[in-house]
Amino acid sequence: MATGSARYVRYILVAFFVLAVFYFVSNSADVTGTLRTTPPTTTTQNAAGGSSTNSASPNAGKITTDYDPAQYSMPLTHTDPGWNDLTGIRDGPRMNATFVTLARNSDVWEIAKSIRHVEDRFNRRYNYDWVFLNDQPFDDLFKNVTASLVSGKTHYGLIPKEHWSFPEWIDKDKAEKVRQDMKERKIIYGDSISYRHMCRFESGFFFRQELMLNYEWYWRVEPSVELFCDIHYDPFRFMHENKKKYSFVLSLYEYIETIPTLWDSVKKFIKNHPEHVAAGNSMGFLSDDGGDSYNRCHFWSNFEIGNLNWLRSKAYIDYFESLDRDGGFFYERWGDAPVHSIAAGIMLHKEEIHFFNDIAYYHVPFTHCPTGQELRTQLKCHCNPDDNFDWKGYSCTSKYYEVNNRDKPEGWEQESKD
Ligand SMILES: Nc1nc2c(ncn2[C@@H]2O[C@H](COP(=O)(O)OP(=O)(O)OP(=O)(O)O)[C@@H](O)[C@H]2O)c(=O)[nH]1
Ligand SMILES: [Mg+2]
Repeated sequence: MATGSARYVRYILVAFFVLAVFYFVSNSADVTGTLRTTPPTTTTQNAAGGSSTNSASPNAGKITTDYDPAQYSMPLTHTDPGWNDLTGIRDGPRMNATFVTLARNSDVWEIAKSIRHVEDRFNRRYNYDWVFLNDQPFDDLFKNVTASLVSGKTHYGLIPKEHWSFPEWIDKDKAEKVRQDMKERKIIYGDSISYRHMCRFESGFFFRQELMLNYEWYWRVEPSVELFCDIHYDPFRFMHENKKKYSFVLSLYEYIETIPTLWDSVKKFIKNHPEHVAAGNSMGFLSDDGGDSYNRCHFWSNFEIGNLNWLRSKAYIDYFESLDRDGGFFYERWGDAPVHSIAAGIMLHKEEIHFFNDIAYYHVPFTHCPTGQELRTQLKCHCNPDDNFDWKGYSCTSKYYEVNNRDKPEGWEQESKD
């Protein structure tokens, strides 16, 4: 009997030893950054005191740019391998990328809808992170709802006061008079202080927030936006492999009342910093007279996929600081859309700006529904092509095609009627 017990004790000890070895091997694999096989649990603490606990999915690809593209298919068209593989977690590399949303606590249910669209059409297979930024601390409801919907990790950041306030060189009385005047003239958001802080923040600071410094790529998402088609490949990876820096889905003309002196400010910057102007840029998209005046065309910045290192470059920072000194964020109502677009148009090579025809998108009141019935069917789109804004009179997307000497997608004429 005593010998029998000793044998059982030996079995138990051996079992413990095997389990311990297994545990050690699987955990050290995670630390060294090899492909994950078990879902890690992460907790994020930040300036806002926010924290979220979330599980990344098993076998999510590792973040790397050191991979052989031929080894992992990126199905750009329905004839490419892997096109129909829309289930499970997508194997292969991940870019160092995040979604980013600026929002108030009161935006929680509207951003919840946007997240649902992004997850259902794309991110459930890729599990990219999501950074939320706010000028006030995020509350528990906001954090809990968003963390439950995002398949990647969520992070919550509090914007420092100096990125969301009047800079010392701004004359507040003058700014107040401007707001009063714009209110009387019924200019949209003309009397709003917070809207101006928002536009200045998106123009010059979101990419420099502490949490954003961890990433190279961003995809901006606003409350209540919709995605109408499946996304069959990783747009971040597309941007990386095709050397793109900035992208858009909708473009239009800016209200001149909000930017009367923006172009003067841009011309001053160009004069002071000719070294930042790219050869082969998209000036033709911005100006119809070789740069003398602004034609008001801009990419709509509530959707953007872009490169954060470009925004953090000396060229972009010099540009933003020059504009910021001129005061138009407060003495007028400069939007981050024309500010980003002019920067991209002047300081990037035109090949670095990409139009995602296959990402179908809505932000009130405009829709981008991919041109071409065959493509819409392949992408399982649920948008009405009659709503597509691209070829209507108030869109600048035709101009983008002209500047890039590209033929417009087949079927555009049918969608051009206002
Ligand atoms: N934290 C915070 N976020 C804001 C504030 N104002 C706007 N935002 C966010 O900034 C982004 C742009 O604001 P919107 O109000 O959508 O501006 P818009 O897209 O020009 O106008 P809409 O037609 O109203 O959508 C959104 O993601 C908002 O949630 C603010 O005061 N605080
Ligand atoms: Mg919006």
